[in-house]
Amino acid sequence: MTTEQLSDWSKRQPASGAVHLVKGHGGLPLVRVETATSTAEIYLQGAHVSHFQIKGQEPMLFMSGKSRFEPNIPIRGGIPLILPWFGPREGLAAHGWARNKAWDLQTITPEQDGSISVSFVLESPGISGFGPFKSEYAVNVGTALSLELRVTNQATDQDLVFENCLHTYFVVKEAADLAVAGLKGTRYLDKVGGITERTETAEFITISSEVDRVYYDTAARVEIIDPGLKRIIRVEKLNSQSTVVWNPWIAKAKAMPDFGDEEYHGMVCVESGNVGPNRLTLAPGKTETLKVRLSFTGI
Ligand code: TA6
Repeated sequence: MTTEQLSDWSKRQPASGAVHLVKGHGGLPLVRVETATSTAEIYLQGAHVSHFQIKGQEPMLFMSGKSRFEPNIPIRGGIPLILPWFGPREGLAAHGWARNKAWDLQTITPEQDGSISVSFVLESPGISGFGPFKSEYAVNVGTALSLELRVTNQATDQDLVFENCLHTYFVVKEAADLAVAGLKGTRYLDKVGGITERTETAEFITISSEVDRVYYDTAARVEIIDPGLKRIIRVEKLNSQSTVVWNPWIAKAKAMPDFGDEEYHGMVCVESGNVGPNRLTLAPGKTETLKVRLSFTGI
């Protein structure tokens, strides 16, 4: 959908809610979605969900006050869309190129339940060792935030071996007071001070230093229990075998220019995808869809 088509669409708003294409930080175009119960913002760059809030509540997604909003520069917060690789790669953009590229707005759909779905598309030619593939991303804004990342291998003669991850930054009152539940007994790669294989023994994972863990072979629902905001954030997922838990804590926070020195107190990343040992192999012409649903429950 072109921006002209969208501006035409925005003149025909759904009965409940509204969708507008506006200029966000740094003049980057974003789609603002308003429903009867919630609001969301999605930058066309990276199809990056930067904001989701249930009316009357604290926002769900953390956004650094020092994030850059410039073409081809990752936005620090919200839901970075990680594709086609996770982590650093010599001479290339960390976490792949999908989050830095301008996606095309594809559809806007008011749903029967009063939510609104917006979809985006990115065509990737064969570059950086990957064959051609098409990515489609659907964001449903309602009383929860539902995300679907669909990747289709457009090559005719080669598998697509890739990683996908929704690298979600959540708002918490105080990271030192939160607990992350759902990963007890799960194997993980501890990335702090090298890479060490471990098994999670805690029913409730707590944070008192840098945490950077890739939990693998897990389809489990994860909950972030936040006593400070008196809420539980629920992360449900489908077609995802990896969950990453990250808080930079003091030293790493200071080392990131696009992240405030004290901002580690107010955030935690719980990321859903298929990374490391769970990377995916997609045969020619086949499609893989990662689904994540983010919601609140009371304490
Ligand atoms: O998901 C955790 C992680 O891989 C950390 O190691 C840290 O690098 C974080 O992602 C942020 O990566 P970025 O490239 O957005 O700075």
